[in-house]
Amino acid sequence: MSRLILALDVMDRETALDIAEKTSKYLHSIKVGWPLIMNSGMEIVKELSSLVPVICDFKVADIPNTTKLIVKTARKFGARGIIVHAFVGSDSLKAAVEEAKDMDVYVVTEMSHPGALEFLQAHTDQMVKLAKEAGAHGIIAPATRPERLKKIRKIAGNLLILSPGVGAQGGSAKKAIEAGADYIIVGRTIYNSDNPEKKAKEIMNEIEEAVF
Ligand code: NUP
Repeated sequence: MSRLILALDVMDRETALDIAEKTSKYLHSIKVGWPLIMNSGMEIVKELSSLVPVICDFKVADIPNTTKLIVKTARKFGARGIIVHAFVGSDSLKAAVEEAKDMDVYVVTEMSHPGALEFLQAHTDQMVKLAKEAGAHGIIAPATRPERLKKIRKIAGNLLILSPGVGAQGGSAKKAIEAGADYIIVGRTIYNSDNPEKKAKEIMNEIEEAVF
């Protein structure tokens, strides 16, 4: 099974479906976020789910009750997983996991962009532990910093690590997998490519070579 997750941050339904159809055979799942949802509505989650499982990257950061309402809505539209923030604390994380039921909850720990060094990184270890204690399925950790991924892998236990930051943000899929990531999230390098299908296949192969 593929370890590649496509971040489908395109701005309209037609482009999203076109790229999803061309690349789905090389994907573990598709991650949708606010750009696509705000432009095409939640129905796109249902439509994409008929091709490949969908993870809603809503980076939920709210009180437990509002978190539950958001998670419930994602589930209603057929999402396979949802991404939530850890910095809001254990009660909100537990609420997300409880409401997710058979859906997977992924918790943002250290983000991949430079700004993550300003606040988040100081609390990464704590947030990984919170994710474990809350019963999350996995965490998000940066492919842009493989040396950090190695450390995070050590404390993450059985949690899956989904790693963004490959390509456009400068990270390498191979290095991230070697440092302990289970899945690689790639957006612009695939959806902005002249041939998204070929690019997805290339990255999938690169990941496989790193794993075996
Ligand atoms: O730390 C994170 N970094 C990150 O890039 C957490 C994320 N969820 N993402 C998302 O991954 C980001 O919002 C985008 O959807 C995707 C990376 O896209 P790209 O840089 O490959 O285009």
